[in-house]
Amino acid sequence: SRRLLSAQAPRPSTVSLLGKEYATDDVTNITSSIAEKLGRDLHRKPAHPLGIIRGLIEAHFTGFTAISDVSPLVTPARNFDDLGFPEDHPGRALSDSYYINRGLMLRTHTSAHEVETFRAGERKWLLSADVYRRDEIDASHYPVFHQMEGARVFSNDKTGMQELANDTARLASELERANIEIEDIPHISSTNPVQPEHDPETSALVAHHLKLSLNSLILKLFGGHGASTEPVRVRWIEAYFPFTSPSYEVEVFYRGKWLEILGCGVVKQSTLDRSNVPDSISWAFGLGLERLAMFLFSIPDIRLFWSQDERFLSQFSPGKVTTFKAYSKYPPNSRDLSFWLPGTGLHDNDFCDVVRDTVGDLAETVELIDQFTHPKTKRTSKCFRINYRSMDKSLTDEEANALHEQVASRVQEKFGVEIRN
Ligand code: FA5
Ligand code: MG
Repeated sequence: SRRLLSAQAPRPSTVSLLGKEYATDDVTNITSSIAEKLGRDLHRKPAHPLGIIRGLIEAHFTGFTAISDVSPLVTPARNFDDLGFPEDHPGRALSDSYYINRGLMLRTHTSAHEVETFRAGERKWLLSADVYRRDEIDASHYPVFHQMEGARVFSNDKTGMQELANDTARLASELERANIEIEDIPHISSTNPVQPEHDPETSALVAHHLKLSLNSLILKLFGGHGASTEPVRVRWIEAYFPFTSPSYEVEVFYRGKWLEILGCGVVKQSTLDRSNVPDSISWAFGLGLERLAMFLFSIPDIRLFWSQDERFLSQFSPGKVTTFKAYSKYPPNSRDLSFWLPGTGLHDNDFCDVVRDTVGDLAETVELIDQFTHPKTKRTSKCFRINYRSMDKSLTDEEANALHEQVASRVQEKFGVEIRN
């Protein structure tokens, strides 16, 4: 196979991608390790966490056309120009995106397919795909990840508005009965404006339907897992995208953290015009499949999605959200920590968060192994067992001790607990 451009080697005149040759030029910056990812199609594997999440979302949005087989090679016009990105947008930079040549790049988001999908006449659709962004690599960043775009078009006439009203009522009554806590923001504001082409009332109705549609999805994905009786918490935030207005981002509170899962908004009328969709109004969203999967399956490292290790792959089955059990060939180091709770108490999750905050993924498990309340003083003591383990090296006793001491001093500092051992 052909070598791709690197700092040392002279540029080959072509690169081979998905079985085809493409001419290179002075902007070519795709590397072999990226080229190898094309065609892996993790989101199309039914027993892979990304495929499972895709399936669950597609099942939730009944009546939507599901598309998942579109090539990642797109023109910069599709990825940026069609969506109204300004000429000087940083996303266009060679430092941020992968280019095959001046006319061809790897899509940086699934929004790159909005115009062609609208133009094909689709009015309720989902499109899942691998997307590429030049980025550092760590537990939550990888230069390839997967998004799902969703959109729904309403005719801007009596029939379309009736359909909008009916579906809004259906979703609202479903959510009214559900255990969900939503921090909402106005549909439209001076900083998140209606488009000049839109009637403010219609735009607000479409935005409302968008919010209900996504809240309903989040309830489906995050509501049914574990023994938790806690309400699902969702937070809506104002956002900016060149191709929607008003625009929003959504965060979900899960296992002690706010997690940004998607961006969305009312589609710019210029996009629908370019797509030859007359007299209509639409919403669209783009969500991160890895973000969802990492939380729902407890997958601690974004790199694991690419694992070909049976110990990873064999843990998942189609249609099921299960908790990933970390494996490692390196031995665990467990340490116990006992302390008296402060008068105000301390939630186990708060403790776990401090552990994660202090030692990251090196803490494989945290388990409450003992608790009692002193009969006279009424003070409560808890003992947690923390399992320290690295995925890539053997931790020494000294290293485990040092980690454990850091955890002890952080909980002491942060919550005023009294350490007993
Ligand atoms: C977009 O990509 C927009 N195209 C989304 C959109 C679609 C807006 C339609 C309006 C209408 P953003 O860059 O924020 O936006 O990415 C969307 C989601 O992809 C994020 O919320 C996150 O869940 C996921 N994501 C973004 N960057 C990464 C990354 N480096 N690793 C994993 N997931 C990521
Ligand atoms: Mg974002």
